[in-house]
Amino acid sequence: MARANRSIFLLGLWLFLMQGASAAAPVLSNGWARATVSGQSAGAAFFSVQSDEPVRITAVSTSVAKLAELHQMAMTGGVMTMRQIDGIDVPKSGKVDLTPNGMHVMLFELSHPLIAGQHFTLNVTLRDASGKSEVEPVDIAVRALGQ
Ligand SMILES: [Cu+2]
Repeated sequence: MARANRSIFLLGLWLFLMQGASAAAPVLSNGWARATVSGQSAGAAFFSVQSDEPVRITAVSTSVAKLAELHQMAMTGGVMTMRQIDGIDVPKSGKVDLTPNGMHVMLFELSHPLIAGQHFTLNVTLRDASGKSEVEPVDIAVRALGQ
């Protein structure tokens, strides 16, 4: 009986540890934005997401802009255009990079110009497969134009 209890305890411990391992939060990294010039009210920000489990970026927000949207660059009739998208999917054990030529965060009505060397926080809402949403902050470093 004692032996059986011990086995159940070890099984429970193993399940607990496995659960802890699979519940690792998505990792947000490489956050950056282009510096803006005086009079420019919109900007763009980029970052990378790595996740063990499938997640979807459903929203972004920041205190430096009144409005932040998820955008996608696309070639339309030989012209580079962009459109707003509902979300960005990160597949299981996948990594997604937001880049100037692909998916990005568009910032509208900046509260102040983005100056090289400054940092701000972008809040990223991530929804997991069960439908649970969580907001993760990512540090955005402002880079000089042309970098
Ligand atoms: Cu855009």
